[in-house]
Amino acid sequence: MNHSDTANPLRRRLVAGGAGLLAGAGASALSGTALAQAATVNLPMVNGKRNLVAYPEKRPLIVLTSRPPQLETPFEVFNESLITPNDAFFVRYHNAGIPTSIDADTHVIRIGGSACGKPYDLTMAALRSQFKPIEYLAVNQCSGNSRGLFNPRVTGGQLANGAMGNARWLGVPLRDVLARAELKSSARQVMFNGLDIALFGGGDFVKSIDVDHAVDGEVMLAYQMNGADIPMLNGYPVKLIVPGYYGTYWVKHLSEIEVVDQTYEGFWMKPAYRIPDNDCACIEPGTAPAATRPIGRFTVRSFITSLQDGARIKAGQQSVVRGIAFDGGQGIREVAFSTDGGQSWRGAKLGADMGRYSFREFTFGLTPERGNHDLRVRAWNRSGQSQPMDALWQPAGYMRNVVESVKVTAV
Ligand SMILES: Nc1nc2c(c(=O)[nH]1)N[C@H]1C(S)=C(S)[C@@H](COP(=O)(O)O)O[C@H]1N2
Ligand SMILES: [Mo]
Repeated sequence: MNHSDTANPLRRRLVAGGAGLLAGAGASALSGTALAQAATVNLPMVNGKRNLVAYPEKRPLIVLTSRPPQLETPFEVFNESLITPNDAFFVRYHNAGIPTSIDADTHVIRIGGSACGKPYDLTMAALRSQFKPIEYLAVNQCSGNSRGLFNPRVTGGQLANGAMGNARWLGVPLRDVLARAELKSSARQVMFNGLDIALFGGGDFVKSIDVDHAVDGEVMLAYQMNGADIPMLNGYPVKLIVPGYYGTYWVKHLSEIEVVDQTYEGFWMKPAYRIPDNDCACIEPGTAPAATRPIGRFTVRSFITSLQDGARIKAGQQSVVRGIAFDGGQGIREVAFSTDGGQSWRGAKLGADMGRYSFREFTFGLTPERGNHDLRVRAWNRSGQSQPMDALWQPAGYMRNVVESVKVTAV
């Protein structure tokens, strides 16, 4: 029962003695000497210098903000393995009132709402023992992943490409949990709230999805990530998984589910997290969208992971270049690569299919001639959607998926 406590005392209490997360992390994040000595990284954008700091249960990650913690995964991690380790997985919060100590033995998810026939409290023990678990690999990606690369620049967290990760989620279909709540036929949306609270305005973080989506059998209440308890900063002890959809819907420290008979339009659904309501979800810089809709599924993306922009490689020597591709849940059908900046393309070799919500590996051979090479990769999903050669723009800096360019020099 208490395996999480014995395995790692940080599971339930981020810092001993009630000092709180910030005091603990602050030892390195806030003190001048530590700051001076902190490892730093330069993200590929103006003002891209960031500190690397190890928060509880995490290896050193790129710090975007420290209150609340917002941590980006260093891109090299995506070349280590197709599954992103828990201690390297990115962290995103909106509000500073984050939980620093949670007792899973007393944690409950309150299930109710105007369109719920039979409200009940769901304990973690009941979630684990009274329902049939499901498991799948799925990418979690922040809507604002890569936002710092927008041109013209946009406001919001200036992230490079590391606000994403791929993990194996184990939990219970939301459908089965809702079946016990006897939804009324008037049910239209399901709302989700977690234990974190707003301290300085902005509003409690509450999200919603349509009821049809909520009962698709895939949306899950996860209590394990990569075979272990979910790290505190990633939503311990239970997190909503909405595969194929941007991370904004993946509510952490889930504590309340409300079934309602209207479309919920609280701050984090409207005006926040909305995209231009057109085919490209994009507009011309400097204009405003005519209409908006809530953000939904991921666009198609692909990245070379084995070579960094600016790398020097050996001329005349064959090597294997590898990378990852993913989309919003159709699955990747094809990845092409170019070594001449996109003038000519050939097919890359796809790795094993680990499920349509997972990263998909690809590889291609490269024997470079001496000189500069502009490497590009472009993926297509099973419904033929792909990536634009020129970046699309939108005011919130969401959904970036331009074909990336990795420039290398063979010597
Ligand atoms: N309770 C809670 N859940 C939340 C958020 C939050 O602020 N509070 N942020 C969301 C956003 S925008 C993202 S991108 C994901 C990030 O998940 P991670 O921190 O586990 O990587 O959490 C989502 N779930
Ligand atoms: Mo996000």
